[in-house]
Amino acid sequence: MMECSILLQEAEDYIRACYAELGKAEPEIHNRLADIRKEIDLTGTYAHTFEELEHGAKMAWRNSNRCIGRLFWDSMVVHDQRHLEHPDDICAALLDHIGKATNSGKVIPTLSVFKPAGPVSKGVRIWNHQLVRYAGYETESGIVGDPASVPFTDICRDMGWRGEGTHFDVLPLIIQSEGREPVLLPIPDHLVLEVPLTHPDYPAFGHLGLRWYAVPIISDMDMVIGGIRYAAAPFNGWYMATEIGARNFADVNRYNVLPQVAELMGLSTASETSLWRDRALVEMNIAVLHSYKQAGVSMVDHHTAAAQFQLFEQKEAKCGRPLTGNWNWLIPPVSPATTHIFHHSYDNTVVYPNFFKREESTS
Ligand code: HEM
Ligand code: NRG
Repeated sequence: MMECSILLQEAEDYIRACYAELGKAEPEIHNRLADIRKEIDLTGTYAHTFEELEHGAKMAWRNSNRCIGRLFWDSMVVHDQRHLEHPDDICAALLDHIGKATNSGKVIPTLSVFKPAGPVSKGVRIWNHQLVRYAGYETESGIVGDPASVPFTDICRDMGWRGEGTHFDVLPLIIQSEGREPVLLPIPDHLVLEVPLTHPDYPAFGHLGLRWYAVPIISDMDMVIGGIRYAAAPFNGWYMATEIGARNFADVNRYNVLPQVAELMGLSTASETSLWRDRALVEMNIAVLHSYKQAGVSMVDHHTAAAQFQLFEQKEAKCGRPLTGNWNWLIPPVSPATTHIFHHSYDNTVVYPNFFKREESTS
C-alpha cells in the first residue's frame, strides 16, 4: 500500500492537471483537494469522481507511448463498474463490455473500470490477457491453437474447463474478487464476433480455415490515475491489420502460417532470395484487411494509422503538450520505412496517468 503522503502528492498533481484540462477554476480545485486530503486522512485512500475517472482514463490512453491509435483518445467511452463486488455481476459487466464495444462490427473504443485494491479491499482482478483470446494446447503433434495462450489455457484446464481442441477455441474469463477463489465463466458464442479470413485473389487462402476475433480487449494492464492503481480496467479500440497479419499469424512462435501462404501462392520456399516470406506477408495482410472490410468490422491499415498518428502529433503540439512515444513499438511491422514514424525519434518518458503491464502474477 502506498504511503499516504505520496498518495496525496500524486492525487494533487493529477487533480490539478485534470481540472485544468477540463477548464475548472481555482476554487473548485482547492475544494476538491481539501476533500481528498480529508478522505485520505480518514481512510488511507480516496475515490475518483466519475468525471475524474473518465478523463484520467482518456489521459492514460493519450500517454500510452506504444500506441499508434492515440488520435481518438478523447472519444473513448468509460463504464464505471467500481461498485461491483460479486463475481457474477463482474462477469456480466465484462460480457456487457464485449457486446457494447463490438457494436455489431462498428467498434467503439471502450474502457470498463472495476474496484481497485485499497487499505480494506482486495479489489477485482481479471486473469485473462485479453477478454477474447484463443486457447493453445500442447499435443504430441505440436501446438494446436495460439502458442501464446498455452500457460493460461493450462490454468483454465486445471480449473475444469475443456475446450473443443480446435485452433480457434475462445477461452473463458477468470475473475477474482476480494481475494475470493477465482471464478471461471465461458463467454456465450453470440457475443464473440469473428471474421473468417479470405483473400480477394487467392480462393485457396480461404481453405486454410483461418479466422480472428473482431475486437482486442486488453485486460492485463494496470491503469494508474492520481496514485490509484486500477488492476482491472479492460480497454479496447479496433485492430490495426498488421497486428493480426504480420504478427499473430506470421510470427514463428505464434500461428506461423507464412509457409502455407507461400505454398498456395505457388512460391518456392527453397531460397531466401526469392523473398517468399515478404510476398506471403503482404498477401496475408491484404487478406486480413479484405476480410474485415467484407465482414463490416472496424480495422485500420498501417499507412492510415501512421497518418492519423501524425495528426495526433500535430494536435498535441497545438495544445502545448510534449509528445511522448516508443519508436520500437510505434513503427509498424510491415514496411516501417514507408511511414513518417520510422524517420522520427520519440521521447519515451513515462507520463501519468498511464497503463502498465500487470505487476503481480495472476495466481
Ligand atoms: C498498443 C493500435 C486503441 C492503449 C497498441 C499497438 C497498436 C495499437 C498497433 C501495438 C500493439 C502490439 O504491437 O502488440 C491501436 C488502435 C486503436 C487503439 C488502432 C484504435 C482505436 C487503444 C486504446 C487504448 C490503447 C483504446 C487504451 C485506452 C494501448 C496500450 C498499448 C497499445 C497501453 C501498449 C500495449 C502493451 O504494452 O502491450 N495500440 N490502439 N490503445 N495501445 Fe493502442
Ligand atoms: N497486438 C495485440 C493487441 C494489442 C493492442 N492493440 C490494439 N489495442 N489495437 C493483438 O491481439 O494482436 N486496442 O486497444 O485497440
